[in-house]
Amino acid sequence: VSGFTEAEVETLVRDVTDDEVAFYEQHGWVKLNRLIAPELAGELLVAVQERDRIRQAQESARVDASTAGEPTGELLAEGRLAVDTASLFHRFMFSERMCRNGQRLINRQRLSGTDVPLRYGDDCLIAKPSGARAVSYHQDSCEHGGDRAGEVRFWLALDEVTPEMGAMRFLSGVHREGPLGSQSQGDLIDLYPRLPELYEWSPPFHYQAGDATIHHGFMVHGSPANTTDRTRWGWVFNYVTSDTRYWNGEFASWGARREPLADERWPVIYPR
Ligand SMILES: O=C(O)CCC(=O)C(=O)O
Repeated sequence: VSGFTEAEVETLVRDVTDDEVAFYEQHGWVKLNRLIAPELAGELLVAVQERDRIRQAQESARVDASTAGEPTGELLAEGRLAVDTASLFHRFMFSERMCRNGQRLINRQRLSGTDVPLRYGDDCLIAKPSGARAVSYHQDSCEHGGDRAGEVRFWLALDEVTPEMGAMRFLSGVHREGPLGSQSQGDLIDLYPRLPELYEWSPPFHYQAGDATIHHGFMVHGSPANTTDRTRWGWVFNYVTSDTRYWNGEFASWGARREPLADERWPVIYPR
């Protein structure tokens, strides 16, 4: 995919700072400017743009959006790029420095006295073409189906992303509320309309290629529609603690299936 070797990738990625870790613990998100060098972001962008399937899907989403006259286009998502050990995604996500960054942000040492090993959780290209719709507000950990806190999600800009292109938004500090429910009940802001009174919105994010935001598994987040004529190119990836247990033993990126208990067997008894 690219000329960057494993050793070169290590030099194109930086460590998160103590201040960034502290900000993340307090707010549940942090923006990391120039997490990776623009030349590495550029190579990753070329790699994703080369994928025919994505390009074709992007074309059809554009047609949909223009004919409807409304931002109805879909996000284009393709998962598990980093699983291919020959790919640059793998060399980057599995690099020593990035894993150390993930472990420092998760900071299980704070609770357990010692760090726990990390696992690969997931990774996904998320292209948001011109006109693509908003992403509703949700918490990743509720979607993924893990049984504990301890996953960290990196959202890496592969190209410049302006707020108008549908950059994500976070509710600062809300991660401390813990799990608020999966999207099977709809948008979390609709479900909990007082959240924005209790927590502040993150500032509008403007990313340069190579900048990233990091968010906690219980961070309530979503993103508005892309109202520009440019595609927003982002790649997300998760590190999780190796001791986390998952429903059905699977990490399901776009929503582990959740069902309420059946009333016949588990009746609702109050109020009468
Ligand atoms: O890319 C987006 O706009 C949303 C991504 C997201 O929800 C996530 O990374 O969990």
